[in-house]
Amino acid sequence: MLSKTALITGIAGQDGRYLAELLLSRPDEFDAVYGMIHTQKAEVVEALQAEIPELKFVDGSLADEGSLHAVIRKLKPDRVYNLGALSHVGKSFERPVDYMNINAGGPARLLEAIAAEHPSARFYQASTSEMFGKVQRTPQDENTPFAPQSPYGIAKVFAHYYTVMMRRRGLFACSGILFNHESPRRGLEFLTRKVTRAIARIALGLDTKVRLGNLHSQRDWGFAGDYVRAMYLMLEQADPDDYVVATGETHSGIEFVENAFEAAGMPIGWDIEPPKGPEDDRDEELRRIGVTKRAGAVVVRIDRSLFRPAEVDLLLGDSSKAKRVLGWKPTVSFPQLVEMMVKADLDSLS
Ligand code: F7E
Repeated sequence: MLSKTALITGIAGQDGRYLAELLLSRPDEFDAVYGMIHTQKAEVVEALQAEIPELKFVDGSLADEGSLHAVIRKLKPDRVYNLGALSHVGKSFERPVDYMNINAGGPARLLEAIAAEHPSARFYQASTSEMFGKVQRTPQDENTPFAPQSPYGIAKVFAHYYTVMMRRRGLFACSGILFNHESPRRGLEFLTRKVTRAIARIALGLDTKVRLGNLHSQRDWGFAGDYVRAMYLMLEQADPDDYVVATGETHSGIEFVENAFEAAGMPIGWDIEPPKGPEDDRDEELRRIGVTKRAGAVVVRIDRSLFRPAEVDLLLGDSSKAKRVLGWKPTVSFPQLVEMMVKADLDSLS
């Protein structure tokens, strides 16, 4: 088998790093794995180099068409994984046009560069369950209509259809519709990692509480290390296609928070604080507090400013197709994921 060159955008993120490690663990198949990055970000390159020494770097930006043509022309990669994106759904309401530029424009530029410079490259687009938005059917599979609820989701729908269109025009282009996937490498701005990090800080006496937004939405949370395996498998099939990747289990934010505190040995219960006076216009949900069962300390407060202008209430994925065609299945359960993340944050801070 000929050795392949892979290009990963979004290499500094959780998925980029897991995927790079997976590809590099198959040296008979991949002889070079490149992460695309602005080389002026020297500290990011340095940290990545220390973590994944075999990884190579190439300078480019999803916002810069010329750089993408140059990268594809130079590397002639066999596999291109587009994981680069602005990924915080909440922030997309504040910067909608930036999200369109990177999350919709980025993949369109990259696909056009591949079509022009090296059309035999196989392309993976990081699509997302956020595209289902105000869900039309539960569970969601590859045939569920999209109803995005945020600028992030709308931009990702554009990129998804661009990928499908380029496949119809002859490229080997796949879209992986991945549900939420987490790990100790998850960014601190996402709910799961914000919570596990805060719990470690509370346990070590570095903090007293964490402020959170809407904890009633439900997510199908899996382990990122499992999900990058699905990305790899998609590009190794005989034909390109789209796949939902999910665990098939859904949990609320409340459940995640409860399980995480429990995993740290600090079980909590919920209470509704009485209004602070006639001026206090908070409804019951905003007066919700998380209280430790043993010490009675308030460790969770609900913060109005963290609610989103529009929310995705329920995500639950049906990944039967990925199971059947790719032979993919998740290996980490919800309690195992929570425990892994809590333990990693406790270990890294103590
Ligand atoms: O929010 C609620 C928030 O930001 C999960 C991204 O990777 O997965 C991710 O998107 C839920 C939402 O993830 C806080 O309102 C409450 O209901 O962790 P998240 P997300 O929005 O589901 C999809 C698949 C992607 O593609 C995205 O790129 O938790 N929530 N309180 C909070 N969320 C955050 N971030 N911070 C809070 O304090």
